Amino acid sequence: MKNKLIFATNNKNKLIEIRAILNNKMEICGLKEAGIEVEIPEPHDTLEENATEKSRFIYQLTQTDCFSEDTGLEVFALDGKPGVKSARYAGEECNDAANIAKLLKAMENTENRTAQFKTVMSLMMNGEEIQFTGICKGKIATSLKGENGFGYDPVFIPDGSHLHFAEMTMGEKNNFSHRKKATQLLINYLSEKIWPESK
Ligand code: ITT
Repeated sequence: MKNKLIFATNNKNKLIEIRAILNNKMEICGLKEAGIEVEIPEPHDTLEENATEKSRFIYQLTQTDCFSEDTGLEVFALDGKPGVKSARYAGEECNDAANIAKLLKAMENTENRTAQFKTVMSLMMNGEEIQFTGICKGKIATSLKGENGFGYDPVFIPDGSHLHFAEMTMGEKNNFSHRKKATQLLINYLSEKIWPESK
């Protein structure tokens, strides 16, 4: 299938996951591959606003149809934190290990470990935006397990499994994943409304 879109992300793990979900249904090109070297601003307090910011920023820069996504881990006992600040939970220059360490510390004596990943995807076509949301409910483990995935995957157990996301193959993670659900809505929309010939 030849339809192509820029995926406005600098996160190579997101790119790998979404390519696997698309399974050649559509060609996508990350920012680096499109020759765009920018740090996209994420100044807002909601995933929805940040997702819009990312796709609008790249659309205005390139005048090319594109999509973006903003994802957050929302922990019930922490009033939805780290949420929109998931990437920078332990500070501006932090890494996944520091974010997880801060999360486990914050939940040290917490019995209710309910959490969810939420992905908000923003598609910008001909200057018009449409959003798709995917949620994966689960819980935060008390310790890390697994080597796969990225971000908070070593401590997240989706409902319906006893495995941490980082113990799963990408295909297994995609049976549950927030990103998979949002991407499926994007695929449905594009193949119904925009590219019906590609069905
Ligand atoms: P772009 O904005 O360039 O797309 P980013 O890494 O800044 O990439 P986000 O703002 O959406 O992405 O940050 C979300 C953070 O949440 C990300 O850095 C991870 O730490 C975490 N995260 C997102 N999706 C995840 C997933 O599927 N599994 C585990 N952690 C995830």
